[in-house]
Amino acid sequence: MSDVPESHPRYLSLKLRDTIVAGVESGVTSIHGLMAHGRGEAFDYLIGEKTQPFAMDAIRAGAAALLLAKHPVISVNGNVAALTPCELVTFASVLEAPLEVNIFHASKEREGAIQEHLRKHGATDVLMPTTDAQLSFIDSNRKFVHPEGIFRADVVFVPLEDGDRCEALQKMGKTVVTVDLNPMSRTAKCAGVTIVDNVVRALPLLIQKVQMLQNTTLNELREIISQYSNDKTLQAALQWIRRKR
Ligand code: PTJ
Repeated sequence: MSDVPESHPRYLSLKLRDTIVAGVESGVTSIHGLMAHGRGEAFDYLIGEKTQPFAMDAIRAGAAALLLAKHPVISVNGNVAALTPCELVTFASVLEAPLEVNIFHASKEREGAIQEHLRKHGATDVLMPTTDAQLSFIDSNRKFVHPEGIFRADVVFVPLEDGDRCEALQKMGKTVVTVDLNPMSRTAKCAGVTIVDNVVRALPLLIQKVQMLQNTTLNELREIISQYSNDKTLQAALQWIRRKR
């Protein structure tokens, strides 16, 4: 880790950079993950590096969708594993949903490193990609999934995606809840619920919201979803960015 003084005005952002770099060094995060992170930083700057109201609306709808799911699954890639390992493990336990490793840049070593990293942070069960079950409508490495995980899921939590799989999952009738700082990305536009926020801020809030809504009736949860519009959320995020300029 670089020696960033806490008094530095960009302290939090620089610490996050260190975390992603450490992820690459330990074999959890792809080298491409550094570029994805930089892209995220730029959008985070534009939204004010704070969770904004449009993200809170999406967090509520995402929590409702995941609570209503019969078989929710949490998909984990190299960036998210490096940035939020403890939160992923907590989320899996709160939601009683499996964590599943699913990466874009194919590497058996990195899949294993992500599984090990999650275990070190307390995960007991981490599903791995298989060749037994494959997603339709997709050619990348992300098509290889676990038969008891993403393959049979009705709602998939997919933070930081590169766009190809979100569309495939939707075509297969699954609901996608994503976290993506770029409201214009293919994933953001294609997901059922897009939380436009940094995953390091959004995930703890999503966990809290799931816990808050855990005793809510099914009808109330359905009502939350029926009142939610992902298009309006993305428009609100874009308006916010324009206003900040
Ligand atoms: O581990 P792998 O092989 O699955 O690779 C993971 C990455 C993220 C490298 C891969 O999926 C990828 O290349 O993604 P993209 O196409 O760069 O898209 C990542 C999206 O996440 C972009 O829209 C970024 O703005 C956004 N993003 C980056 N960092 C964050 C973020 N969104 C939320 N929180 C972040 N910290």
